[in-house]
Amino acid sequence: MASSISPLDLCLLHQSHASLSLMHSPKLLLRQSVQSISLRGQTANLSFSSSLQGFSSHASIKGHSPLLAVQHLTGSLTRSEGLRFAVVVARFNEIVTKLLLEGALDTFKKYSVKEEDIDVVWVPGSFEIGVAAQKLGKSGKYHCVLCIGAVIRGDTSHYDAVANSTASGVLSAGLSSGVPCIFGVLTCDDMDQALNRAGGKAGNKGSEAALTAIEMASLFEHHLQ
Ligand code: INI
Repeated sequence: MASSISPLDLCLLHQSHASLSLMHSPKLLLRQSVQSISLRGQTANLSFSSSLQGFSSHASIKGHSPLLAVQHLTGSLTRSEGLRFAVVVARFNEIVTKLLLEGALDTFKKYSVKEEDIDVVWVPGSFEIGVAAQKLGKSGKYHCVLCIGAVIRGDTSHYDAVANSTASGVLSAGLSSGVPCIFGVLTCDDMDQALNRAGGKAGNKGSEAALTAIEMASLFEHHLQ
């Protein structure tokens, strides 16, 4: 698992009287280096590179300034190797959810996620997505769980109950498992609207959700351990 600069590391840096330029710094290396600088008590310029990860974490302190550079931690769409995904798909409105799933799988392929790193789990309806996502998230096997469903308004208030419960379920699965659970569930007024968003005029929301999944998996794997 890769590491990144933590708030503790930045505190250590803040206390040192050195000029640091850090690129791609593994946490341990950074701590050791800061210690050696404090002992010398002089200004120094350092740079590190890590073969552990391709992400850059950048921090700098100029001379005795108390100011720290702001760190921007983002996931990457291009470093997807080794990331594992579960996709939970609802069978209800399968004509739509199959298209969303196809879009998601195409996108995973386009961004070099290997087929063997993807498990697809089918559940009866969107209402059941949350509990399955939570179980998958807690299994420790996946970096991200992508949830796919299509809730389409009918004549009764059932739609609202299913749509709201599904959204809460996916949110709760992510929060309780600590694994990002992505909401790729359409909530539409009619079938036309849904098909438009499943590869029709309005694109494919399954594909968009897969991009979100890769970014979040990468963010967590490389920066939020
Ligand atoms: N499930 C959906 O995924 N989409 C819907 O539009 C839908 N509607 O409208 O009823 C739906 N209902 C089934 C629900 O998700 C559960 O499977 C069912 O209530 C059993 O728990």
